[in-house]
Amino acid sequence: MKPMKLDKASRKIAYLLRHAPDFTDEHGYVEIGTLINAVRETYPDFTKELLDEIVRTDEKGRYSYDETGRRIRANQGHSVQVDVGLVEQEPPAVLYHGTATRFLDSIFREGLTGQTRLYVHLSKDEETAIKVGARHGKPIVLKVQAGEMRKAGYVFYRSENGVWLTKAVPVRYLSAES
Ligand code: HQG
Repeated sequence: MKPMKLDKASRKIAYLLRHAPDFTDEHGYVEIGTLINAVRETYPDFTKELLDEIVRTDEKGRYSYDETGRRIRANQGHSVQVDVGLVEQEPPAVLYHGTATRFLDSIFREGLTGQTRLYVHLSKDEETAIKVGARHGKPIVLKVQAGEMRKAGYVFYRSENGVWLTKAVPVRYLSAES
């Protein structure tokens, strides 16, 4: 499969594993054969080897096989209600969220919410946040006082692939980087 096509197949996988209603089980897993067949509906020459390649080379480590190797799931990013077994973690004092400037008014009114996803996605470095924000327009990085939030009882998780997650961030814990 050409790299372009593999990239498109990988987008379909991200969609199926994170957003397709009733595609995975309650823990976000699906049998590999089911996933491959679904991808083949659009890309008939898709194979298990290509799936292995996507999982192995994905730059964000988005996917994991289960311990038997028979099922696969996305580590984070879901909009469908799944429980991937996230374990509560002590966050660093500060985390970052990248967004687009056009969302700022709303964000400083309502705070950060997951929108279509189950959690707000945060990173420990600003570089990642800038990249995430640029997906939506002119990027801006927001500083999140995660340590303060934790002290106040808010819960943080870190996904298998290192993304920090929390349900919502109230305005008082947010500031815009200059
Ligand atoms: C914004 C990618 C208005 C929020 C990335 C964001 C990430 C608000 C957008 C992962 C708001 C949602 C997630 C409010 C939040 N008013 N806008 N109150 N609260 N927003 O794509 O964080 O490549 O669902 O700032 O790397 O951009 O898919 O979330 O701009 O880790 O693996 O609403 O997706 O990872 O956008 O990105 P998204 P995100 P993958």
